[in-house]
Amino acid sequence: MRISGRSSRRRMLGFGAALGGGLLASATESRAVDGVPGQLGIPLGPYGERSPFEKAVRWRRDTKTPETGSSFTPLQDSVGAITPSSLHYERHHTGIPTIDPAGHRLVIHGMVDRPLSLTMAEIRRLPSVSRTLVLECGGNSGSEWAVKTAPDVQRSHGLVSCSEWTGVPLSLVLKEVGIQRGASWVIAEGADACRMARSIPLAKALDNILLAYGQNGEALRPAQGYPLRLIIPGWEGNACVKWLHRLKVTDQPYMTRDETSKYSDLMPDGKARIFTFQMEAKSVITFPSGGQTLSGPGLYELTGLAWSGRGRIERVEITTDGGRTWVDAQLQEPRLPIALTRFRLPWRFEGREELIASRATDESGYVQPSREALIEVRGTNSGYHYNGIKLWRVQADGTVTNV
Ligand SMILES: Nc1nc2c(c(=O)[nH]1)N[C@H]1C(S)=C(S)[C@@H](COP(=O)(O)O)O[C@H]1N2
Ligand SMILES: [Mo]
Repeated sequence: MRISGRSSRRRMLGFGAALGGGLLASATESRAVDGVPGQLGIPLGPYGERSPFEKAVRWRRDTKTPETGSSFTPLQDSVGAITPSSLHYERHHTGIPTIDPAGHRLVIHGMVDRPLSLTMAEIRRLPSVSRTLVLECGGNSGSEWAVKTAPDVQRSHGLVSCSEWTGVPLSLVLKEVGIQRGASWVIAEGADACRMARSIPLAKALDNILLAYGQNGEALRPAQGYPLRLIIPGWEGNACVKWLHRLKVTDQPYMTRDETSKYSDLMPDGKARIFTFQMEAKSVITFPSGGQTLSGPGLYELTGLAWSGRGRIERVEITTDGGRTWVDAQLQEPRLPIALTRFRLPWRFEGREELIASRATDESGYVQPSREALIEVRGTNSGYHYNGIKLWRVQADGTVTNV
């Protein structure tokens, strides 16, 4: 970050006053730090663990069957834009299968000239690419449609995470098998007990989908689809079939459970939209956010995350007066397309009630709508694909609540 000498001095003064209690009072105190003898540490380990002082965990709602449900990323504890694999949100319909990659096969059949059965070793021999991409459940922040019951950003917006994914372009494999004339869809099926399946238009399958085996520099986590899953840039999480074992090329969609009775949007006129694949621009303030308490008036860094299924985040604006005025936040570079983008803004809390929110604009020019504008078009019949502006109320005493 480049700031002029003048403004950097002013910023430092601001922080110094705000954090005054923590400043060293005298030279004697600073010598005391050096006086503490060092302790012999614990031995080296084969696989990393976080500090025992770090407590961030995924949250999950109790369900009748523990194998079914969602767990939410603790966005309020996240820094930067990458989600550690251990805190990536999870969504499973019939639990996490335990799959030995040695016995796993990806079968590609249907309207193809040369059907294939590929081992994981064969897939990993093919040319690969790595891309940092956001993954968001189509049901993320669904609670915002109606009565706002989620007390914090983890529960309201935590079905979104961002990883570096590594895999083989699906287009490469599809060209290899020879797509037959008349084919227009690919049906992807997982090896979990429910054999979760989704229909994907062939044009997208030939565009930029990944057969992903890697996540953040190592193999996928079992919860994320080990040993192989689809990663579809910009599309709802549900279409990114995990534990992928079959691709069938067809001339029609299969109207599976998860693309008809689920993940489709019932509109106010009683008709349902299906195949809402692309996730629109969205943002949320993660600090200060619901459930947090500010220690008092003074200078803070307001921060949050923005993303869009259409590409790069171009702009994030912040309001602290319920939407009357907006100022631009700083965006962390590089702004990768279809990835979480961290935004930040120095902010002074005066000890008065404030309504704060962020508004994202992506490179296509799409602007994140208000909740009211969204409901005007979509009504409230659907629990999916909510991307409205998210307000938090900072109360005079520093406590933050959902609005
Ligand atoms: N085979 C299979 N694939 C699946 C699912 C599943 O239950 N089974 N859940 C889907 C849903 S609804 C979402 S949002 C994403 C979640 O991916 P994650 O658990 O890696 O976050 O995977 C999708 N792929
Ligand atoms: Mo999902």
